[in-house]
Amino acid sequence: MKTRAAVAFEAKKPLEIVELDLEGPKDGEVLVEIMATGICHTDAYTLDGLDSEGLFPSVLGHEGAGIVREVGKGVTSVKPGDHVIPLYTPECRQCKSCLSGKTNLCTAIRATQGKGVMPDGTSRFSYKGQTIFHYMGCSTFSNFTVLPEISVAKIREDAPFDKSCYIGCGVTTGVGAVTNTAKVEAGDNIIVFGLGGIGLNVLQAARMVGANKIIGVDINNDKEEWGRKYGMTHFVNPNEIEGDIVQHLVELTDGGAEYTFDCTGNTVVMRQALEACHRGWGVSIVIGVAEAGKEIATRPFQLVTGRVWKGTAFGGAKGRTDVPKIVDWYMNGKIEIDSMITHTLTLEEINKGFDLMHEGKSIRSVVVY
Ligand code: NAD
Ligand code: AHE
Ligand code: ZN
Repeated sequence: MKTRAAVAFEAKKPLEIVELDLEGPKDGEVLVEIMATGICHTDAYTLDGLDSEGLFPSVLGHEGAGIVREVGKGVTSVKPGDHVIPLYTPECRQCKSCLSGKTNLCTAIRATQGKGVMPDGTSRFSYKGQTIFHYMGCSTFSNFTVLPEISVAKIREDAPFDKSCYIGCGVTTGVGAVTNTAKVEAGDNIIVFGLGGIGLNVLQAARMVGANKIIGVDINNDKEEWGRKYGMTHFVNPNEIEGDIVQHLVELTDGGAEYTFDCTGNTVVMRQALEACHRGWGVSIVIGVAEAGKEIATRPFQLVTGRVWKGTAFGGAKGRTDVPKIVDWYMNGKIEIDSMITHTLTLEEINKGFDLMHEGKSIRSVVVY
């Protein structure tokens, strides 16, 4: 079949809207009509050539929602007509990682996914006979896409696609970092570095669990008003304080925060986040994705004296199990999404979504097909 898609033909070039050829689902795969997709900073990072796994030409996008239109042989958990959210972190429930109960990082198809192909080693997308790679196992910047059955979460049918798509990455990542990875408790002080599409979701989850001081750090002053909407109690712009940012934050939290979250992808900020943790028990969670070649550093003494450095992918969520529950949280009003979607675009306008992100003018742009 044919599908309209925004293709990344080369790094650092705008996406091009073209009609691709798409092969149907093979055994264990499903064809999904994507109804809406968010644009996450990770898509921009890959398009900018900063991802060591980045492949071109490819169909980016990993924050979608849609409807199953066809299933391949052996598919039992979904059927045509089901509403689904594609998962860049699948949940096979059979691999060593899934069975361990210790992680959400299913390893069933990670190797092929990282090479931009389906589990059988081939791509379903092509353009004028040339292979086009999949991205993060999702490729939601295409109106139709093929996914492994283990990479879709079935969701309730009354959830609007143009909002629930955000649960495919940003919402689950930010909320899950608080509830699954950090397990923030009522009364804890937390600090969030980077108040974008992920950081604001960390804030709203911290408010939800009853955190005490909820401190937001951003170099863009426009983010203060945004942060306050989702429970931020204090705002700090590191460029506008006197002296050292870490010392400032440690004083503000009477010795450091229980939990800090990096939502910038900047390795200098990651160090500040670790060092702003409380001596003896503070935990810093790396959410931001750093560019290829970057490394983190701190004095080992920071760890010797009880600070803990952790990371999280997809907020530690097990997609097929947890995503439907997060959709319920949204539909029941426990978490907010609508007000974070600042721009709704057509596929033809998708590059504008990237521009708005780089200019700091959007929280989330969503493309509706
Ligand atoms: P975004 O562009 O919406 O927000 C980033 C925010 O960081 C902006 O408000 C920006 O002003 C701020 N910022 C930039 N440099 C800063 C600095 N030096 N100090 C303080 N603030 C600074 O991006 P997003 O969509 O929220 O994504 C944030 C990060 O999370 C990205 O690195 C993205 O790739 C990553 N991410 C990771 C996961 C995961 O599973 N671990 C999931 C989604 C996104
Ligand atoms: N491919 C990069 C790393 C990119 C990365 O860390 N991705 C996150 C999700 S970001 C979503 O916006 C993730 O899930 N990582 C775990 C995984 O298995 O990819 C690189 O450095 O190679
Ligand atoms: Zn993302």
